Amino acid sequence: MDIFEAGRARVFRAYEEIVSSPNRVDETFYNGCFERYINPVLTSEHIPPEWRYDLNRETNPFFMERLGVNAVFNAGAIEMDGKIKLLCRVEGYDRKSFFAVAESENGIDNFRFVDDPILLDETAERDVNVYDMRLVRHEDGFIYGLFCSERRDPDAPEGDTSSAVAACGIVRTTDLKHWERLDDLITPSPQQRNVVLHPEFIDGKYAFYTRPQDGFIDAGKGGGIGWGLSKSIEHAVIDNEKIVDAKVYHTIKEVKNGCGAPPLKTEKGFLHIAHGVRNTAAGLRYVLYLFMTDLHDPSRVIYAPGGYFLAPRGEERIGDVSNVVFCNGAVMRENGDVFIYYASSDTRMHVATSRIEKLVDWTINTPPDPLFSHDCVQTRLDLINRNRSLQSVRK
Ligand code: M1P
Repeated sequence: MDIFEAGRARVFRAYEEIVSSPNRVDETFYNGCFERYINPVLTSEHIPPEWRYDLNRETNPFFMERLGVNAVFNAGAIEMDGKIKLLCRVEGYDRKSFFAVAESENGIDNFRFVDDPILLDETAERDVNVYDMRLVRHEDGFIYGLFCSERRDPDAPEGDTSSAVAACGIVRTTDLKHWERLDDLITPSPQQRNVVLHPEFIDGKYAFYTRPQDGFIDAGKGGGIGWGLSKSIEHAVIDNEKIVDAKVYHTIKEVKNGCGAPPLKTEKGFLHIAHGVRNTAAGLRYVLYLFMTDLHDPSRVIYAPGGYFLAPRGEERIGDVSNVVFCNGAVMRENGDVFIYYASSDTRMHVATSRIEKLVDWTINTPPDPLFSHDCVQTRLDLINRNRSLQSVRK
């Protein structure tokens, strides 16, 4: 076999192996609420070879990778035609991200990218980078994709080639194949990331969970999860933005937070999977937490369990941006099964599975964060004492 054939065989063999390998529950983890899995559901190795390699012997005699992919992460999620589809953030070696759809029958393994990478239309102000799309099936009949559009900060000094402005880009589709680009969302905040569209009209308007910030990375005097309404979705403008879930000193969301997956509607309220960020000597740590908002007023938080729901574990801790888990997509099937898709360390995608009644139980019955060490100990002592009395009854 010559060099070209040998390389080609090796690459396609590795690809087929990874996309057909089964996944299974990680039995070393138990918390009664959700299951974790042994393997990630998507990695850069799941990218089809024809997206990375020139398959022409004449122009690529050494069968070299021409356009590498660095990471697959932060995917929006939706169920369609009985399959689970992930709208992934795919990051090339050139650092630019783009969107592409991968699908699986069971939602836990055998995800394959389908169709081609999505070539988004641009607005008058070109996007330098796009990422983290949240897919929402809205009651108006469209599926919306809200994502971050990043551009260089026009006010940055000449030598500052890092400062950026984040805005919320909006597209819509009915089939995940044809996409209509709408205007970027306009809000009072100079920076918007992690914006989620509420699936229902509120007072006949489109409702958004926002995340206002002063800086690209720093929340400044902003931060927290916001809420605002817009009459139009084609030219969405929020005039009044109020904070509904603030960042709080010495908690898992002391630095910033943001909505993740679009809310799941339950009998008790809208269930949210969000991320919270705290500071450590080793840098920022991103974890997932849950909260629930009122069915009639989704801007009102009615349950806020303390602490995190899911944090990076084992190898999940390591990657391009270590100590990060991030979720912007979850699927609730009609039978109550829930698939939570989360990325670890800005590198790969995982799934955690649960049942909606378990997530609701967790959200309602996990004690809220009392914010003071003394009170946290008291909460734990109360639990221990209740358990102790149970044991004495049994004896
Ligand atoms: O690197 C961790 C995450 O950082 C950002 O999240 P946030 O806006 O809350 O800081 C996002 O850029 C996200 O893509 C990334 O995973």
